[in-house]
Amino acid sequence: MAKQIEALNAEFALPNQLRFQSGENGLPKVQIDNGLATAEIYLQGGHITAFQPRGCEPVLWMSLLAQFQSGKAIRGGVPVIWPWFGPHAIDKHKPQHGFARTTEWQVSATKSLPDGSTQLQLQMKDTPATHALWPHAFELNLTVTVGTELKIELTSRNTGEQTITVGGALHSYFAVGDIEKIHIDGLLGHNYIDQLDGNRIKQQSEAIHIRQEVDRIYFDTEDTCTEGICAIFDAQLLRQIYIKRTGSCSTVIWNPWENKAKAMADFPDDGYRQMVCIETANAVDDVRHLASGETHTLSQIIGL
Ligand code: TA6
Repeated sequence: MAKQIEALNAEFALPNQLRFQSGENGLPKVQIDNGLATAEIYLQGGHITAFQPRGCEPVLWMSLLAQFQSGKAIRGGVPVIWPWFGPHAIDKHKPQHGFARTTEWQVSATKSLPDGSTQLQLQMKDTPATHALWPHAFELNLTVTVGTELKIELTSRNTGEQTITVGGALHSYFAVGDIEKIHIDGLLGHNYIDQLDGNRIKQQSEAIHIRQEVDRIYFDTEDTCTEGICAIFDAQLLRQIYIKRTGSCSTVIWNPWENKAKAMADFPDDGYRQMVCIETANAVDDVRHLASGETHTLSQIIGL
């Protein structure tokens, strides 16, 4: 591992901005620290595990019981869900939320940008292991830009002959002061699938307050699906987190609440009080069909 870190730093380190280090359990990670913010990204899953604008509290929630093991999903931060969201539509033995979050990504580039922000580009291509789960040729690029905002762009490219269908999400875990002292704006009037109530379709008639387990997929109607913005208003931390999305017509809101939190080994029993997931997704009917050579970009911009 030390050799790998050394080689990565030799090729991609940016003085006083970006370094590769050995992270939890020796998993390789990228540490970014520029004049605007700090961030941490694991090559396993292309997984952002920390983002903190200078002078501010951490924006992302990480489970204190997160397991950092090769091939295992990391709990918290921004898991990259791809090429399907949720359970596999046909084969329930295939991993929930696809395989991108449990695969080691390759570094393709690092850049220091004129506005002082720092950019990391990671890539994943099809392998015999991915073909065993999903028999398609592809190239997946993740561009992470760290500045006063965190910009995440996930670009899928079909490098095969057949048309492919891709789904996924940037499954972001946001840190909140107290779950009962926040409300979420930006989805008023939108319909949603209530995954806890037989997938019934319901409509959001007021700002979202969370007082119990929530697992909802909000979807835009065609004409509203250009760009969207959600915001978390946090009365405890006296802050507002905004989440801008593009390339997405579906937004997932999730909080496991008490019982589900207790049932997850990598989730603290009371952890549900300090987090909420707002996920920029291509879920359910919002999947994208890419002909040979075609690309699709799903992006999320997070700021205070
Ligand atoms: O995005 C919401 C959701 O699909 C929930 O149903 C819940 O399962 C959550 O993701 C976490 O999934 P995971 O596979 O990371 O335990």
